Amino acid sequence: MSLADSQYARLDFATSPINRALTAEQKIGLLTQMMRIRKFEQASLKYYNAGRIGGFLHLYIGQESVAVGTISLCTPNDHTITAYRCHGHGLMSGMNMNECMAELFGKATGSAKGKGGSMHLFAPDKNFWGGHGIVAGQTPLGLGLAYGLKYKGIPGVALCYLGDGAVNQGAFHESLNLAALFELPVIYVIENNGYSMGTSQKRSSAYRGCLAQRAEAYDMEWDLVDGSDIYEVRAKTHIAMERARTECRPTILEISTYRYYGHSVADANAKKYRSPEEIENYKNNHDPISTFRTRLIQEGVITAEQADAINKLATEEAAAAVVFADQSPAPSIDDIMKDVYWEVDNQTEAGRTGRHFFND
Ligand SMILES: Cc1ncc(C[n+]2csc(CCOP(=O)(O)OP(=O)(O)O)c2C)c(N)n1
Ligand SMILES: [Mg+2]
Repeated sequence: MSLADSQYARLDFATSPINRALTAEQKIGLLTQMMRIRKFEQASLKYYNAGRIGGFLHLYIGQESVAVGTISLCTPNDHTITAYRCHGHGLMSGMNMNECMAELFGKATGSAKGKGGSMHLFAPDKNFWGGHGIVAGQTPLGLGLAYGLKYKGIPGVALCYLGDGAVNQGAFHESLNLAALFELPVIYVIENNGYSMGTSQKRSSAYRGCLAQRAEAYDMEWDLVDGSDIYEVRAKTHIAMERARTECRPTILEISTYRYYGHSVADANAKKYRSPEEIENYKNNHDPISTFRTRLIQEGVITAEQADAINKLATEEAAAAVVFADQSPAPSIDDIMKDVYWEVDNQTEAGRTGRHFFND
């Protein structure tokens, strides 16, 4: 936070061109999306603890402004891909709560027919390419999305999200090298929530200044963003997206943010590596939803009562998604081998003989 705070404390990003252009309705839309994500996450936490959701559950609570701020700038030519903390990106990309919650419940009506679970929300029809469990595994894939855009001459951008713990993976550095060398329209968004599992950023990464500054080694542009201010997230992401669109050049954005819960809900060490005071400080002083809610009330865009009504609607939408997921059928045993390989489902020779990748 320190660099971002000191550099930009006095700037008001509400006046940047991309935010100045926002209508009152669009601003309320941003608040609504953040509230929807939080309510979805709170409902999934409740039903995970009740034993209705299996596997891992990595909550996005505290980080909502990142997915909402960045994806709010996307056009139909732009694509997104992220790691396992993917519910916010999926919902903001246009997935509905029912298909997402059903996926968490492992039901046949889920977005991946109940076979992917929490870490693998996926909606290619909405340009959202997942949901990936291998730390930094999405970074070369994000590069591939950008390569595809450039190859086809489409003026789009690939937004590839990763955590502060993923920046030390080799695949990420190979991706950065190619992004700069081939001049690809990719933006790597580091969602720096301060921790990778129970390890703090300072204990896991060698860096000068900040993590994004490593971009300089690859002759890439970079910027630091205060994630508690959605206006700032949008303003700086917009600059990076324009650079990608018009100059076909990559960027690393490091967005400071925070997660209020453990690494996953089943994090046995959740209370051991940081103090309750640290968490309370973020909740009270940097929460992206309450910050923006207050801001919109000050701007006269919304009243407290209207904001509360939106929050209530989001709560109801999440509750309805739980009912939908709960009442949905489980996948059948017959479905277990389906959707694993396209070749098998389509009864190709490769699928029939089990030779998916090799000819002999
Ligand atoms: C290659 C690999 N190594 C280790 C893990 C286990 N693991 C899962 S999440 C995680 C921490 C990643 O932290 P960060 O990138 O900061 O993302 P965050 O969870 O904070 O969103 C680790 C080590 C993994 N999934 N993949
Ligand atoms: Mg992290």
